Amino acid sequence: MPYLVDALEPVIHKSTTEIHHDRHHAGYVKALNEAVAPTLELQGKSLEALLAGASKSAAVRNLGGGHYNHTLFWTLMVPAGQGGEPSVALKDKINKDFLSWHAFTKAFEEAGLKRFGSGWVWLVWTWGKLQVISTPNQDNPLMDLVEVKGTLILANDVWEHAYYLKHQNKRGDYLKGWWPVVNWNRVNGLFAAAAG
Ligand code: MN3
Repeated sequence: MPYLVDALEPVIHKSTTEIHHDRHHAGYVKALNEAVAPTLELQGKSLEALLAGASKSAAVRNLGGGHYNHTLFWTLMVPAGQGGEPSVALKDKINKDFLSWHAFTKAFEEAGLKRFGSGWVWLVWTWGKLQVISTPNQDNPLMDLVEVKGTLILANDVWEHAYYLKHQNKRGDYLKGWWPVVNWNRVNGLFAAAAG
């Protein structure tokens, strides 16, 4: 992780970040390596290339997705106050595609809240448009089996392990309270690269 485990306090508690990174994420990495090792056709491929064929392997889908999603997720957050602001270009595009910044954040929170069980909520760039979508489990929009594919711009983890110690069953409170730790400098860069 690009920061210490207590760096996202008080938005995300130290114990949550510690368990999330050192046990959940590390568990995906370990299990993915174990799954790939004996399988010749999976060896020597980038994670992106593996995910593009996720439909062919449950291990790649669940463990590879888990590793990829969390690796991205850590970079999308920073200590509150250090993430900068959304760029003018990103704001303009959000206003165009969602009608307002508030409508975007509301759509993002609602998509995360409505995800039944475990999963992720994403802001993706698809065919010249920004869209909010949600995927189950560790699926992501880079996978061949996902309905809406696209370039990842922003993500939040809505598995219970991401918020349960602080918020228990109130996932909506987690989603609403999460914005201060978003790393807009990183998000702006992902958006600029996608939009060309
Ligand atoms: Mn997680």
